[in-house]
Amino acid sequence: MPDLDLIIRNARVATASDTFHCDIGIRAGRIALLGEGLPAGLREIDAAGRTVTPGGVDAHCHLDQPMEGPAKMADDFLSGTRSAACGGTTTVIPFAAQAKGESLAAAVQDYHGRAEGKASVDYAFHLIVSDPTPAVLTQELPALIAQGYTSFKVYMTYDDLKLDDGQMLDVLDVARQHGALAMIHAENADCIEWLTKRLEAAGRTAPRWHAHARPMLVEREATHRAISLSQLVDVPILIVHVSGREAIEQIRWARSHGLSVFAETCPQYLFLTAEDLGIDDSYHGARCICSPPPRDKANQQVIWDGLADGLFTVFSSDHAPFTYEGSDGKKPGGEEVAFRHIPNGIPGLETRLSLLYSEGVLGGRITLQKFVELTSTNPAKAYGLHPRKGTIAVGGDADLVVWDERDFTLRNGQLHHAVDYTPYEGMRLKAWPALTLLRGETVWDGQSFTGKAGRGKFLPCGTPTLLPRRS
Ligand code: DUC
Ligand code: ZN
Ligand code: ZN
Repeated sequence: MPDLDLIIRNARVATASDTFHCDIGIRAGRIALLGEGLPAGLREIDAAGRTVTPGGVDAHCHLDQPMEGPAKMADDFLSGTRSAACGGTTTVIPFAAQAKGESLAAAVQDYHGRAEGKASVDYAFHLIVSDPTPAVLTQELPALIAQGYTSFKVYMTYDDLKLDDGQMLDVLDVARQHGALAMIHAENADCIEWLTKRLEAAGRTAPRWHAHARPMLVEREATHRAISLSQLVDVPILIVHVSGREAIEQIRWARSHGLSVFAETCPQYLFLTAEDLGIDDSYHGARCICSPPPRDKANQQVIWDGLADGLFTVFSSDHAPFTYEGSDGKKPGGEEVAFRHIPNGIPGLETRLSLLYSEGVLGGRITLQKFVELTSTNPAKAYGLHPRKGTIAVGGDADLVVWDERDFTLRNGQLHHAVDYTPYEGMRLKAWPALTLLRGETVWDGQSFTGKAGRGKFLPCGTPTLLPRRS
């Protein structure tokens, strides 16, 4: 048997089901052996006293996604995947977005061009379906699902992306027929527009009013409608970026009626509140504008409860990076604009794992197993990448994070994204990756990014494996 390329000795290995002590033997980028006292490898790393988890799978992030000008995402695949690696994430699943009037296949081709030669961690694509023409429904979407794009997002809000209920039913039906997973952005577009106009008429256009234009009610209504549409079609769905109690109540209702409704939440709903958008008319709060908006402390607790008790399947960043100072970011054209015109989204790819590990695991709110399940194993299963990704098992890719448990104060200067702020500036955190391995290669050594642009591979996705196969 050829030598092992690398051995991680004395690791405290955590998977979604167990924690155990062993050596991890790596050959040709994959985990070849798990055991005690493995024979010497060509290279060895001592992980004594350290926890080792699977590399993170961030199943909801936006990188270099084309926008209507002047807004432009700050991170492309170069800076975005570098940032991912330094935060312990080894697989990202951003979105190939169809513009209305555009072919879906053209969007995918364009997006491959954006990733190739730049990605330093592995990547797959979700689709965004914004124009479900007959050709998209009957030809393009089924063909793309067969080629490994097995999940797509649909929006119930945003003028350039939203689908009406009939269109939602049509795309859900394609998901059912072809075994894809539909991800739903659930907010009621007409209510948001009505509220926005009233706020504008009253001169309430500062960033903080964004949260008033998108209250929990609009998310709750759309969540319930999405559940009803999926029930009509009889297909599982995943509700993305769930922000608080009322949406969770709808999902619990669906589950109690036997419906396969999965849910995702994100760091902003645990660590930010609407007050971060401003308590007066200052523009600083533009940094934290995202949709749905962060809620309040009580809703944060409900999200923690949902993470601990299994309501949530996936914990993603929804990284949507815009600079604060740049003229293509939160100040379009260099101006402080009304909240309606501020690009939605905050950075979070690099901080996702550390935030949840620090406050969730080390804060005593969730188990280490739950952490692995939410940040790695379940996203890999939901999007058909497991067991190659998302676990520590013989035969799987050697994507690993060795954790350094120490207190520090988070500063944007230590992050590797191309955004000029982090919403979590000054937070006291308790852990950060000491080492990130992508298929056995060090991409973050605890001090520096050591990955290489172009080393990240495109991953065609298989059928989601969260549910038993339908016959
Ligand atoms: N909301 C989204 O739906 N996508 C990107 C960022 C955001 O805030
Ligand atoms: Zn969304
Ligand atoms: Zn998003």
